[in-house]
Amino acid sequence: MTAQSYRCGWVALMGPPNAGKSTLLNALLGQKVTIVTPKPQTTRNQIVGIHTDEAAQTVFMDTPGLSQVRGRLSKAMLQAVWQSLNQADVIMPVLDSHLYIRHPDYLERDLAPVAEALASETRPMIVVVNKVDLFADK
Ligand SMILES: Nc1nc2c(ncn2[C@@H]2O[C@H](COP(=O)(O)OP(=O)(O)OP(=O)(O)O)[C@@H](O)[C@H]2O)c(=O)[nH]1
Ligand SMILES: [Mg+2]
Repeated sequence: MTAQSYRCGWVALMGPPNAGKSTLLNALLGQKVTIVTPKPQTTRNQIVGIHTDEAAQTVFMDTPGLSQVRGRLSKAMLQAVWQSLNQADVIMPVLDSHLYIRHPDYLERDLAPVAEALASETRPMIVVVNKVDLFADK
Protein backbone atom coordinates (compact mmCIF):
# COMPACT_ATOMS: atom_id res chain seq x y z
CA MET A 1 0.00 0.00 0.00
CA THR A 2 1.26 3.48 -0.83
CA ALA A 3 1.17 6.32 1.64
CA GLN A 4 -1.29 8.11 -0.67
CA SER A 5 -3.86 5.34 -0.54
CA TYR A 6 -3.96 5.18 3.25
CA ARG A 7 -7.15 6.88 4.40
CA CYS A 8 -8.08 8.70 7.57
CA GLY A 9 -11.50 10.02 8.54
CA TRP A 10 -13.75 11.17 11.33
CA VAL A 11 -17.11 9.52 11.92
CA ALA A 12 -19.79 10.93 14.24
CA LEU A 13 -22.23 8.47 15.82
CA MET A 14 -25.38 10.38 16.68
CA GLY A 15 -29.08 9.87 17.24
CA PRO A 16 -31.77 9.48 19.89
CA PRO A 17 -30.89 8.51 23.48
CA ASN A 18 -30.52 4.79 24.20
CA ALA A 19 -30.25 3.85 20.51
CA GLY A 20 -27.03 1.95 21.14
CA LYS A 21 -24.44 4.46 19.92
CA SER A 22 -21.95 3.70 22.69
CA THR A 23 -22.49 -0.06 22.34
CA LEU A 24 -21.78 0.22 18.62
CA LEU A 25 -18.61 2.21 19.23
CA ASN A 26 -17.34 -0.39 21.70
CA ALA A 27 -18.21 -3.16 19.22
CA LEU A 28 -16.47 -1.41 16.33
CA LEU A 29 -13.34 -0.96 18.42
CA GLY A 30 -13.50 -4.40 20.03
CA GLN A 31 -13.00 -2.90 23.46
CA LYS A 32 -14.91 -0.88 25.98
CA VAL A 33 -14.11 2.82 25.64
CA THR A 34 -17.49 4.31 26.46
CA ILE A 35 -20.24 3.62 29.01
CA VAL A 36 -23.28 1.57 28.03
CA THR A 37 -26.38 1.45 30.22
CA PRO A 38 -30.12 0.88 29.73
CA LYS A 39 -30.62 4.45 31.01
CA PRO A 40 -31.07 7.15 28.33
CA GLN A 41 -28.66 10.10 28.34
CA THR A 42 -25.70 8.07 29.58
CA THR A 43 -23.13 9.65 27.31
CA ARG A 44 -22.50 13.18 28.54
CA ASN A 45 -19.49 14.44 26.64
CA GLN A 46 -17.48 13.80 23.53
CA ILE A 47 -15.86 10.38 23.49
CA VAL A 48 -13.47 9.37 20.77
CA GLY A 49 -12.22 5.93 19.76
CA ILE A 50 -9.71 5.22 17.03
CA HIS A 51 -9.90 2.16 14.83
CA THR A 52 -6.80 1.34 12.83
CA ASP A 53 -6.37 -1.27 10.12
CA GLU A 54 -4.21 -1.73 7.02
CA ALA A 55 -6.45 0.41 4.82
CA ALA A 56 -7.49 3.26 7.09
CA GLN A 57 -7.59 4.95 10.42
CA THR A 58 -11.09 5.90 11.56
CA VAL A 59 -11.78 8.24 14.44
CA PHE A 60 -15.24 7.41 15.81
CA MET A 61 -16.94 10.03 17.96
CA ASP A 62 -19.65 8.95 20.38
CA THR A 63 -22.16 11.67 21.24
CA PRO A 64 -24.95 12.22 23.78
CA GLY A 65 -28.42 11.20 22.55
CA LEU A 66 -30.37 14.00 20.88
CA SER A 67 -33.76 14.32 22.54
CA GLN A 68 -36.71 16.49 21.71
CA VAL A 69 -37.55 16.74 25.39
CA ARG A 70 -36.26 20.16 26.27
CA GLY A 71 -34.16 20.51 29.36
CA ARG A 72 -33.02 16.90 29.25
CA LEU A 73 -29.99 17.75 27.24
CA SER A 74 -27.67 20.16 29.00
CA LYS A 75 -25.84 22.89 27.11
CA ALA A 76 -22.58 20.99 27.52
CA MET A 77 -24.11 17.82 26.08
CA LEU A 78 -25.56 19.69 23.11
CA GLN A 79 -22.19 21.29 22.53
CA ALA A 80 -20.56 17.85 22.51
CA VAL A 81 -22.97 16.82 19.74
CA TRP A 82 -22.26 19.92 17.62
CA GLN A 83 -18.52 19.62 18.16
CA SER A 84 -18.55 16.04 16.89
CA LEU A 85 -20.83 16.86 13.97
CA ASN A 86 -18.57 19.75 12.94
CA GLN A 87 -15.53 17.49 12.85
CA ALA A 88 -17.15 14.60 11.04
CA ASP A 89 -16.38 13.47 7.50
CA VAL A 90 -19.16 10.88 7.74
CA ILE A 91 -22.26 10.96 9.94
CA MET A 92 -23.78 7.77 11.33
CA PRO A 93 -27.27 8.23 12.79
CA VAL A 94 -28.08 5.20 14.98
CA LEU A 95 -31.70 4.12 15.46
CA ASP A 96 -33.26 1.51 17.78
CA SER A 97 -35.35 -0.37 15.22
CA HIS A 98 -36.97 -2.59 17.85
CA LEU A 99 -38.39 0.48 19.62
CA TYR A 100 -40.08 1.76 16.45
CA ILE A 101 -41.53 -1.62 15.59
CA ARG A 102 -43.21 -1.65 18.98
CA HIS A 103 -44.00 2.08 18.97
CA PRO A 104 -44.22 3.43 15.40
CA ASP A 105 -45.59 6.68 16.85
CA TYR A 106 -42.24 7.36 18.57
CA LEU A 107 -40.36 7.46 15.26
CA GLU A 108 -41.41 10.95 14.24
CA ARG A 109 -40.84 12.31 17.74
CA ASP A 110 -37.33 10.82 17.96
CA LEU A 111 -36.34 11.69 14.41
CA ALA A 112 -37.38 15.35 14.64
CA PRO A 113 -34.22 16.58 16.46
CA VAL A 114 -32.02 14.35 14.31
CA ALA A 115 -33.62 15.56 11.08
CA GLU A 116 -33.33 19.14 12.31
CA ALA A 117 -29.62 18.73 13.02
CA LEU A 118 -29.00 17.17 9.61
CA ALA A 119 -31.43 19.20 7.51
CA SER A 120 -28.91 20.88 5.22
CA GLU A 121 -26.29 18.15 5.45
CA THR A 122 -24.29 17.22 2.36
CA ARG A 123 -21.70 14.92 3.91
CA PRO A 124 -22.01 11.15 3.46
CA MET A 125 -24.31 9.44 5.94
CA ILE A 126 -24.66 5.84 7.03
CA VAL A 127 -27.91 5.16 8.87
CA VAL A 128 -27.49 2.33 11.38
CA VAL A 129 -30.62 0.24 11.94
CA ASN A 130 -29.73 -1.12 15.36
CA LYS A 131 -31.00 -3.83 17.75
CA VAL A 132 -32.20 -6.11 14.94
CA ASP A 133 -31.29 -9.07 17.16
CA LEU A 134 -34.47 -8.37 19.17
CA PHE A 135 -36.94 -9.51 16.51
CA ALA A 136 -37.08 -12.46 14.15
CA ASP A 137 -38.73 -10.93 11.08
CA LYS A 138 -35.98 -8.63 9.80
N1 LIG B 1 -30.45 -6.16 22.11
C1 LIG B 1 -29.63 -5.15 21.84
N2 LIG B 1 -29.41 -4.23 22.79
C2 LIG B 1 -28.58 -3.21 22.48
C3 LIG B 1 -27.94 -3.10 21.22
N3 LIG B 1 -27.19 -1.98 21.23
C4 LIG B 1 -27.36 -1.43 22.45
N4 LIG B 1 -28.19 -2.16 23.21
C5 LIG B 1 -28.64 -1.87 24.60
O1 LIG B 1 -29.30 -0.60 24.59
C6 LIG B 1 -29.05 0.13 25.79
C7 LIG B 1 -28.49 1.49 25.45
O2 LIG B 1 -27.19 1.33 24.88
P1 LIG B 1 -26.13 2.53 24.81
O3 LIG B 1 -25.04 2.05 23.94
O4 LIG B 1 -25.80 3.03 26.18
O5 LIG B 1 -27.01 3.62 24.05
P2 LIG B 1 -26.60 5.12 23.66
O6 LIG B 1 -27.23 5.39 22.34
O7 LIG B 1 -25.13 5.30 23.77
O8 LIG B 1 -27.35 5.94 24.81
P3 LIG B 1 -27.08 7.45 25.33
O9 LIG B 1 -25.61 7.61 25.51
O10 LIG B 1 -27.82 7.49 26.62
O11 LIG B 1 -27.66 8.36 24.29
C8 LIG B 1 -28.10 -0.76 26.61
O12 LIG B 1 -28.88 -1.48 27.55
C9 LIG B 1 -27.47 -1.66 25.57
O13 LIG B 1 -27.06 -2.89 26.11
C10 LIG B 1 -28.20 -4.11 20.22
O14 LIG B 1 -27.70 -4.09 19.08
N5 LIG B 1 -29.05 -5.10 20.60
MG1 LIG C 1 -24.04 6.59 24.89
